[in-house]
Order: sequence, then structure tokens, then C-alpha cells
Amino acid sequence: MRVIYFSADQDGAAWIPGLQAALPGAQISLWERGARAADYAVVWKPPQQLFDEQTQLKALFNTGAGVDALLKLRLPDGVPVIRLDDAGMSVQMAEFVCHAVVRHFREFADYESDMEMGKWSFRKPRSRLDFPVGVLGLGVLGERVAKAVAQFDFPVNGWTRTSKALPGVQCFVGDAQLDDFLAASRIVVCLLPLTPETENLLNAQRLARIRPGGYVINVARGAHIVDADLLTCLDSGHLAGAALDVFRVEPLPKGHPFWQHPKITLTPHTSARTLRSESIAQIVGKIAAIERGDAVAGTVDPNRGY
Ligand code: OXD
Repeated sequence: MRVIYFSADQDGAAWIPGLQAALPGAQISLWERGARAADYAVVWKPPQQLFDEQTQLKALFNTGAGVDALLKLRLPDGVPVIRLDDAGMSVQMAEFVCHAVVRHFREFADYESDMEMGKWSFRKPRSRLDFPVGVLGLGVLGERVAKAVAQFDFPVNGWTRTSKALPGVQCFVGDAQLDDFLAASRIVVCLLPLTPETENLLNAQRLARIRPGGYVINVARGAHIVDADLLTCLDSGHLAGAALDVFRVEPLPKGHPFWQHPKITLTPHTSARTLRSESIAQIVGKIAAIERGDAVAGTVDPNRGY
């Protein structure tokens, strides 16, 4: 069996020994132009040329949570695209989002700057009932986030394409209930897959539906938010702030207004990192299932886009 690995961001040299140790009988190599035909490809943001050359693949593994970059390419006909099922990402996402929610709700940024100035002052406790948290997207990551936030006794709303029952989470379904979901939420967390339907979802009209004094946390894709509309809502005071981990262009270009905005907290696409050993164990388990002819969890539906 031949397995190729390619990543636009990660250190490939570190993945090869791990894959080799887990698949001792296989030939594992970094993909390069003109490489011999492989059975499996393990990839993150690969170039089109990889698929133009590798037309015999039995399956394709995406090493990140989102498959949008992959689905923009022309893939070999019928090759299943398989994503990681969690592989240690959902706990990271839950801690990242809970941190952002609690940091905003408890006004820790203000305390930090007070303390830096040597100022000892308390803020009035706020009621968490006034800070309902809405999670856009209740997939593996969104579900974990919604449950984790609910543990802090915030009211939690969820928005999904098809109905989902989660204890402690009020679910809103489809386009018809999106405005109601936004109006019921003051902190909005975006965890949607990026598809033509969800691109630019958080535009001026939708951001205006969020409760006044709202807060936006984007840990999905930059293209879910219309940057200029977010800035307008922050500057008008309709939104109190935003925590952004993802951007239309990454790294966020120097000079982009997000860098200096006083109401925006930035992180460099780090909310849930791919964990190498967990991911390799999962990929190897899925390869074994495919070789046995068994169904494999996490197969992407290319028409749905996730
Ligand atoms: C992603 C990831 O898909 O970082 O954004 O895994």
C-alpha cells in the first residue's frame, strides 16, 4: 500500500515517521510532483496538481476540520473524502470558545487593563441570563461547544440545517428560523462549515438581528463574515466586540483594520489544532476499515459540502 502526505501548513517531515510507525507495511512519502500512484492521500490544502496526477486513490483524508479548501478542487471521480472525527479538536474548540465567552462576560480584558494601570476597581456582576449564547452549526465541534457553554449556566441556542435535539440547547432550524435564532442570542459563535449557502452569512442585515451589545466569536472561516459589515456594527455600538480566530486571508494581511480595532480580539487560526498522533491513529483505523470493505465515519457529502 502507498500513502502520500501533503500539507500546506504543517511540517510534513514530522508526519511521515508517525504514519510509517502506524502502517509498518506501507510505503509512506511526502507528495511531490510526478510521485508514483498512491492508494491513500493524507492532505491539508493540497494543490490541484496532486489530484491531476493521483487519479487512483481509494480515499482522501483531510487533516483539518473544514473541507472547504479541498472541495474547491477537481477531485478524482468517486474518491471518498474523509474528515477527522474530532481527533482531539472538539475539546480544544470548547475550551477556546468558553474562554472567549467568559472573558467577554466577566470583562476580564477591562480588568487586565485596570491592573496594568495599577487600578483596583470592581465591575458590577452581570446576569448570564442577559448573555444567551447562540452556536451556529451543531456538528461534532458545535455540539461539544454548546454543551460546554451550557455547563456555565448560560442560556444556549443552536442553529442547524436539520433539526437536532440537544438537552439544554434551544434549537432553531434552517433559514426560516435564522433571524429568530440571532434575535435570541447576544453572543454568537460561528462553527459552520463554509459552503455557498453559509458564505457571507453574517452580513449587515444578520448582524443587526443579534441582540444589542452583542459579541461575535468566529472560529469557522473568515468568509462567513462580511468584514466591513462587522466593523460598521462594532463602530456603531450595536456590537460590543468580536473574537476572531479565522480570516478571509490568512495570515491576516498587515494593515487590515481588524489588527488595530479596540473591540476585536485576534488569534492566529489556533482554536482547534490538528493533533498529529490522534489524527494518525484515526486515519490508520479508517484505512483498515476501507481495506476490510467496511463503512467509514466522517465521509463528506460533496453536494452538501461537509
Ligand atoms: C480547520 C482546521 O479546518 O484548523 O480550520 O482544522
